Amino acid sequence: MARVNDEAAEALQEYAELFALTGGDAFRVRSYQKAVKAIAGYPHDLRQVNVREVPGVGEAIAKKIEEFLERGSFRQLDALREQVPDGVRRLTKIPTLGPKTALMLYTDHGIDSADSLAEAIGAGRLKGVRGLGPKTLDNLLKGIEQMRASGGRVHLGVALGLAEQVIASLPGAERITYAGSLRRFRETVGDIDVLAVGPVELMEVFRAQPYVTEIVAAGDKKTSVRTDKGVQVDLRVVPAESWGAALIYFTGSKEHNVRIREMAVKKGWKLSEYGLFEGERVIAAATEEEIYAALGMQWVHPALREDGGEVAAALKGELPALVELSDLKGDLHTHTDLTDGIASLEDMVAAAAARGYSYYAITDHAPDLTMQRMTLDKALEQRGQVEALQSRYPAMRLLHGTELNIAPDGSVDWPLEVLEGFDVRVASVHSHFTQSRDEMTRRFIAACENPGVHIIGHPTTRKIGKRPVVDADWAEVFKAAARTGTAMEIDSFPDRADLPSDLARLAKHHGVRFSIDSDAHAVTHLENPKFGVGIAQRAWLTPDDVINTWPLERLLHFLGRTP
Ligand code: DGT
Ligand code: CA
Ligand code: CA
Ligand code: ZN
Repeated sequence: MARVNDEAAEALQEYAELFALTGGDAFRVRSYQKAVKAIAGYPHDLRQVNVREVPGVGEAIAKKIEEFLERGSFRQLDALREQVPDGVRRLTKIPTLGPKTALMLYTDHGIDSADSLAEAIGAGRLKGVRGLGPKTLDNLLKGIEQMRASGGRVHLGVALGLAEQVIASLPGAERITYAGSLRRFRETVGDIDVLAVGPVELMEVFRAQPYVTEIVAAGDKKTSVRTDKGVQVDLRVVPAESWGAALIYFTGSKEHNVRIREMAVKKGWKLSEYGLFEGERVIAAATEEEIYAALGMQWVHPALREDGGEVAAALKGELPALVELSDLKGDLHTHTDLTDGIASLEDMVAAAAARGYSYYAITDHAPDLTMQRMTLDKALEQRGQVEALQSRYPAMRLLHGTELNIAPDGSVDWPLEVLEGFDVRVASVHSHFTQSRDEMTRRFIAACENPGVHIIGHPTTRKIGKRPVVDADWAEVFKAAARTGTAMEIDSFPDRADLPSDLARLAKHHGVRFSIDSDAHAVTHLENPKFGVGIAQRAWLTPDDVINTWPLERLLHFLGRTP
């Protein structure tokens, strides 16, 4: 995916927000937001094409994008940035606070940050203000909490993109890679740790990069900077001969490192970022494999290095053979422009085939998500199109599916006779997120018990930094899923990462199977599973646990379809 497309989409998104904030016409705001989606999902580099080719981009937007591509901003955006005070822009970062209220809080009450808003609500200063009932105030506090809980951490999509950008900007390095929580594929990352072997000048080159907005610390061994994404990056230059030791040390986790250091100590040795030593003698240092081997254990995959039993397993030689991206044979949750996707059925299928998949399911939304205006007739018409397309793809089985909505009582859009017409049925919660734990648990169990449901989509419904996980007794839900043969999805969108890895590991413990899906709404989203696989690895999943690594015949059997 071209980074410049993301950057252009981001600038246009900011413009749409500021435009709405200053009382701009709602119709135009919507057309900007449509263009934002189209640009972010456009598979070709915007600099290589005529911007007007992107669907939803008319002349006025095209001009703005072209100016952006030339100089990193556009006139109208600059003007609105001038016009809207920083305080208001800070307030709109609160996920539960809309632009109009932000403006009102700023102008009428002098509130210019999440902290001052929380303080004002706490002190009762906003009681009785028009439009701010007790429920709304409560909701604002929740939004602030949600924002603080993410604590400045970013999701993997942002972190990986930035790390790749940093690495590409330092071609003078002999070796360079990222370590830390990013290498362990944690779902959120606090700062990015980059390790390199190379000349000291590397530090200077790093400090001079355009993405650097502040130099936090500058030295010969370590330089820390803040970037335009607000994320800190630490670059460490390490000696080539201790590469493996440095990689272990800076990959962490701290808890994993503590465990393996204890093992070294028991043998009378010392493990540091420079190597494994007996006195002055180097036992191993150059590669991770040599160090783990010297300690008498298997090499431990970074996703497992959380002190979650991996050291004991590695000592016994019993680490699992983790699922890998190349194991995935298909995608079981994707959308088209029939509902809220932005690409056509033909384009999505062609892109899936180009990935070499053996099977591919189209699962557009079902009617109960009313804003999508879906009907059974439309779904059946699509089924005909899918059947017609099949002959063009002899090596990839097309599956016609649906993404159902789990109602508050656990029922879904259609009765069983209708459901049975679909090859793949994903069922997801899209509303009523705040039911009680009991109600939510019953809701999921009912969906699992529905013989028409194969997969529970994005089970916790969280959006990192925006929406918390729903409250349910997950152990009970997973028991029901295992009992009924319902798979749990790992939705691979990096801001969803849903199931989260700790819950996926719990689900595996209860005998649940998984589906690692893209939930693609655009061609570029078909790449999402690289994130989902990271979650699966952190949950100790093997290919056998993941239904879309299975050969077609076995998958069809799971879905109750004949080959
Ligand atoms: P993050 O950045 O909060 O997402 O998490 P990490 O794991 O990347 O943590 P970070 O950036 O503070 O440190 C990177 C790695 O360096 C960490 O995983 C282990 C290692 N490390 C850092 N400080 C210490 C320490 O005081 N003791 C030990 N044993 N290891 C450390
Ligand atoms: Ca880090
Ligand atoms: Ca760090
Ligand atoms: Zn969904």
